[in-house]
Amino acid sequence: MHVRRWLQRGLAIAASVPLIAACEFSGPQSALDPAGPVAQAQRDLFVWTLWLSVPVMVGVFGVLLYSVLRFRAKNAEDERAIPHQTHGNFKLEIAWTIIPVILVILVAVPTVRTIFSTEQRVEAGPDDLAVHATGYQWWFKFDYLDHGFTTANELIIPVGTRVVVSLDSADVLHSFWVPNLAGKRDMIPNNDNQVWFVADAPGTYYGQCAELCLGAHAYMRFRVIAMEQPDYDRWIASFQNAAAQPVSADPLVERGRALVAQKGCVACHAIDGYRPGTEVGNPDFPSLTNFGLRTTVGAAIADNTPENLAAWLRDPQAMKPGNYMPTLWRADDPNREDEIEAIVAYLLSLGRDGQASGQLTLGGIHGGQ
Ligand code: HEC
Ligand SMILES: [Cu+2]
Repeated sequence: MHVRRWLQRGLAIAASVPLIAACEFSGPQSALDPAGPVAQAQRDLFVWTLWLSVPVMVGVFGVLLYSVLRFRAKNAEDERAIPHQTHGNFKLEIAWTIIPVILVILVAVPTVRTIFSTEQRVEAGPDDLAVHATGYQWWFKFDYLDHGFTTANELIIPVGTRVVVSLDSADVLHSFWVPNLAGKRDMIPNNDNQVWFVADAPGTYYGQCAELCLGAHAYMRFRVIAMEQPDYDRWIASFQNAAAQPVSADPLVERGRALVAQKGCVACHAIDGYRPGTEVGNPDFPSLTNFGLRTTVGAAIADNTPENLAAWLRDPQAMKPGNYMPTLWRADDPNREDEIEAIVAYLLSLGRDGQASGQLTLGGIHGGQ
C-alpha cells in the first residue's frame, strides 16, 4: 500500500472530526435534551437502541476487517485461485439466527413498553390541562377547553401539570412537535389524535409543524411556555377578564382600536373585549385577544416587538412568504405608517392594561443561548 494513499485517508478522517464534534445534543429544539417525562422516556429508548447497536457494529466491522486483511490476495497466483468453498455451516447458521432474534427482543420489549407508557390515550381529569389544538395553514389554534377561551401560536401551560392536547386540522395534514417535551403527533382532519406531556421546569419550548403542509410550512412554528402556577393563574385570569377591556387613556391606542375595524382586521381576527357587546372575528383566523402578552408574531417566526409587528402589518408576505394574511395598505398610501403605528400601540396594549397581567415572568428559552 502506498504511503500517500494512507496519508490521504488519514487526512479525510481527521477532517471529519470537527464535523462530528460540531453536533449539538442540547438546544432549543433537540429531542436529545428532554424537559419532561415523555420526552425523557423517548430519549432513553433511543439511547438504549443506540448502545445496543455498538457491539453489532464492532462485531460486523471486526469480521469484515479481519477478512479483508487475513485473506488478502498476496500475489498473482492468489488472485487467480478460487477460494475454499463452504456451504451449510450448521454452527454459523444457528449463531446468525439466534443473535438477531435476541437483538430484536432487546429492542422490541422496551419499545412496546415505552409506546404504551407514553402514547396510550388518556382522559383529561380535573388535575390536567385540556387543550384542543387545530393546525391551519400555517399557524396553530389553541382552545382552552376548561376555561372557554382561544389563543394562537403560544400554548401557555403550568409547570408539572399533565397537558392533554386533542389534535385536529382545519385543512391538510399537520404535525404537532415540541421536541423537548414529546414526540411528533399528526394533526389529521376529522381524526381525534391526542398527545400529552408534562414540562418539568418553567421555560419556553420551541414547537414546529413536522408534516410538510405546503407553502409556508417551514414557518409554521409555535411555542409552549411553561409558567409557575401563580403566573399561569394570572395569565388565565387576564383572558377571562379580556371581555372587560378598559378604554385606554392613550389616544394612540384608541385610534388603533378604531382602525382595526376600519381596516377590516376584525372581519378575520377575534379580539375578546374589542368593543363591549360587539362580536368580532372568525374562529378560522388567529385570535388576537391579549396580543400584548404574546412573545411572538406570525406563528412564532419573529419576536413580538413594535418593529416586527409593524413590519408584519406593512407586508406580511415579506416576512412569511405565502401566508394567508392580506397586505392592507398600498405602498404609496400616505397614512400607512401613522395607521400602523396606532394599530401596533393598540395590539401591544391588549392584556397589558389589565390588573396583574403586566408582570408575568417568563422562563428563558430551553436550551437557548
Ligand atoms: C382576510 C383575513 C385577514 C385580515 C383582513 C387580516 N388578517 Fe391578520 N392574519 C390573517 C391570517 C390568516 C394570519 C395568520 C398568518 C400566518 O401566520 O400564517 C394573520 C396573522 C396576523 C397576526 C399575527 C398573529 C399571530 O398569532 O402571530 C397579526 C398580529 C395580525 N394578523 C394582525 C392583523 C391586523 C392588525 C389586521 C388589520 C390591519 C389584519 N391582521 C387583517 C388573516 C387576516
Ligand atoms: Cu403544518
